[in-house]
Amino acid sequence: MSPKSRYEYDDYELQHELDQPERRSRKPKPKKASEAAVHGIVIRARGHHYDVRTAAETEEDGVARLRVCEVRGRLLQEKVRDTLVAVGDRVWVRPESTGKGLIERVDARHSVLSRQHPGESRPAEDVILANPDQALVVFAVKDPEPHLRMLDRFLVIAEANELPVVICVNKIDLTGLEQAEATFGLYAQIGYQVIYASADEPRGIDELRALLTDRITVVTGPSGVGKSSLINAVHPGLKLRTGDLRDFHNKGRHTTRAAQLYALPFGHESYVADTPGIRELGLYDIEPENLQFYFREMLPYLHDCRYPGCTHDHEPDCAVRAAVEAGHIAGERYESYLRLLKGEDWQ
Ligand SMILES: Nc1nc2c(ncn2[C@@H]2O[C@H](COP(=O)(O)OP(=O)(O)OP(=O)(O)O)[C@@H](O)[C@H]2O)c(=O)[nH]1
Ligand SMILES: [Mg+2]
Ligand SMILES: [Zn+2]
Repeated sequence: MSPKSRYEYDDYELQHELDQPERRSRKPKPKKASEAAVHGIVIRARGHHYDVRTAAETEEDGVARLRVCEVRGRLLQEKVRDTLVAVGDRVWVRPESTGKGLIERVDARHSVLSRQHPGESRPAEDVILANPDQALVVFAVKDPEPHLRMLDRFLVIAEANELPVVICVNKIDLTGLEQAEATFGLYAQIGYQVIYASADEPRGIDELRALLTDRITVVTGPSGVGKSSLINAVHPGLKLRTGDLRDFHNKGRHTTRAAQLYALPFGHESYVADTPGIRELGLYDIEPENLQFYFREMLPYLHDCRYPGCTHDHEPDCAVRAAVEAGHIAGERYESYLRLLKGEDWQ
């Protein structure tokens, strides 16, 4: 419609109103509930469709439901950021015919787990998850053997995304607590919360449930460590797929593929994201000179190095290296730092 005909149309409406004074004086009809936007959270993205779990308080009938939504055209035109709608976004939805809806507005994000596309003039941001509150990094004490370099890498990614992180050591039924503590106790000393658990036994599940209450938690870790099994143990109704597809496809493929939020039936807005996201995140958007800040036990020493731009690798009078030699910083962690600094394990 051209601007002119639009003007004429509006004018016609106005004229029509003026011609019928009794219609103007009528009380405005109460807004139909279907016209009022309802609040919800995006739990899954599938192409241009988003599954939004709406809040019971905002739905007309007081029943929370899942709506398949598209993004309103006008919102698309107003696009102000790279990922307009992401899993985890809190949104306002205009309900449409049964089960559908139109996303009209996206609330500001308080945090994101994102990935930058490298090599572009203005780096584009891929939001993997909006509004995460914390990360739970799961490792198994055995089957698969834990690679602590990989754990360090996960911790660096969480620190760089400013996500509080908790470590869960699963499958302690296979080795006992002592061996698990011998391997992972170091992380508790550094200051990370470590939960020892077994989805099979079960053990540590209450502690996990408390941790997951009232928050959006990104659950991450290598394939086969029992992430889905632990979530199932916390909430047996969820029935996430478990098992090891690696034997089947022989590709090291993850059983859990797409990023998705799962609602937990306790607390207020408790969700887990059983997402491939964080493990797919490279370290390429972390500048090497910032890496030192993501090894939290190194922080107290950083200002005592002789050279301000010290990389804590080869420079003389390096306070970090001195701390390693004195046993204040674990040699394995320092080794991880050097490897990441030099681009090993770097994507
Ligand atoms: N012994 C023992 N086995 C476990 C435990 N938790 C999980 N498993 C087994 O470990 C295997 C992998 O478990 P999943 O829960 O599928 O692992 P996942 O981390 O979700 O794996 P991906 O989805 O591929 O990333 C399954 O065969 C589980 O039965 C545990 O506490 N003890
Ligand atoms: Mg899984
Ligand atoms: Zn130094």
